[in-house]
Amino acid sequence: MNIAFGHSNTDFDCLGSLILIKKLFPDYRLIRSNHISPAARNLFDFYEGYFDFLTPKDLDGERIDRIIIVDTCMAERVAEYLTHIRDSDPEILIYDHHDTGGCNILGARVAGAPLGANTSYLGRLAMAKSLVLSPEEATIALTGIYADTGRLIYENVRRDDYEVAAWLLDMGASLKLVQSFLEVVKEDEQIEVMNRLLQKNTRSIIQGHEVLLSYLELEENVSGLAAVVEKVMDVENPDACFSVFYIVKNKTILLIARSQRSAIDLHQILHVYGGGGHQGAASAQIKDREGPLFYEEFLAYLETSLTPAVRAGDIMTREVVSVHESRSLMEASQMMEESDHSGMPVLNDEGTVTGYIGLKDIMKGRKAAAMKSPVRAYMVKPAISAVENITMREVERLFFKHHIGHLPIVNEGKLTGIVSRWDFLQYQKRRNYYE
Ligand SMILES: [Mn+2]
Repeated sequence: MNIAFGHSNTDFDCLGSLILIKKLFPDYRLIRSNHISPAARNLFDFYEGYFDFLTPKDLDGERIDRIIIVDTCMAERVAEYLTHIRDSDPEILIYDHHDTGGCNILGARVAGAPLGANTSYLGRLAMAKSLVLSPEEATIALTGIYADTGRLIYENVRRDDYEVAAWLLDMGASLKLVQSFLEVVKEDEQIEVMNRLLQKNTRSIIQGHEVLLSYLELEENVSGLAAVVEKVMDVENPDACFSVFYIVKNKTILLIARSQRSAIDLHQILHVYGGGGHQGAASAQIKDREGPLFYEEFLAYLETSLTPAVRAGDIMTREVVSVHESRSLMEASQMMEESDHSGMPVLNDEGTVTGYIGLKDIMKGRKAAAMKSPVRAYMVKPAISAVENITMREVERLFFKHHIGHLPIVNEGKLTGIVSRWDFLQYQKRRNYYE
């Protein structure tokens, strides 16, 4: 018998991959995990019939010739199946879009590419074979791609993800259904918790990061709390979010965290509580602790464990061309041309920034035939400037609030650098999205 399966805690991308395996390799039986991720549960229940799954137990006593594994190359994530495969020496083929360098499934052949979703890689194979999918199969696959790529916007997204998504639409995938499967906050209990979180959240600045903190007591565990925290994260858009739930019924603390800054490594931070996950998403379960006391202790721990945020001084351009306020517009215009800048901070005798002069201001002077006037007369004032240790959040706010493209940076009143929109966008590009 030939079989195929994905990792435990089956997610949308696993299901999307498996539905395509069924089309690409019709002589393989799909095996379902005993653990379906809560988020993917709805889609799984809805379409279970399309997969025609066997369970790991069904493998007892079977001779397995070939195995296909999707969306993981780590043995510990497929242990629940492997323990049922005995007396066989199957050929193993893995399709995985993760970094497969650390693959620890011995003797396996590994295929795949670093696409946003594993489903996209198999979709490519299906496209090459001109396979035809039913609308249901296309919907399952498209949900997999949307889930793993944050609806095609995460950093991991490649052209192939778009092309396969387009092909799936051609095959009749329903975006309405995809959306409803991805909408994981829909149970009344979840919505109630979400409202309470939105009310009780406090926003703090820790080491320069904007962090959302909350402590909530729940009578009993609510399924899908992680999805609720993610939704709150979406609404509030902090750098990171830490939600501490105290479950009264079994006296357990559930700590759920999300981060969208690479400087905040949640896996590392929650490690001391025996939790873990990824850099951007992690959780921990803590037993036998008083809720409020734990929360207090956790806040103190956060203060010491967060790495300082990037600040204006870290990314600013240090070589700034500036102009004295008594220079003429003509001179300023020449300086801009020579230095290839579209604007400059203006300084007084003390070296203090008193304004900003841009090409637009010089144009005004030119129209008024006043090119001999001092810069002082045409500059934009008061000067918007900031100190080196303001965070990137604050830099962004100043850009938006004052509609400026350059932010002069001063230290003890003296100009030390400038952050342009370009510097800011470069910084934004380097930022990590979470998976
Ligand atoms: Mn995946």
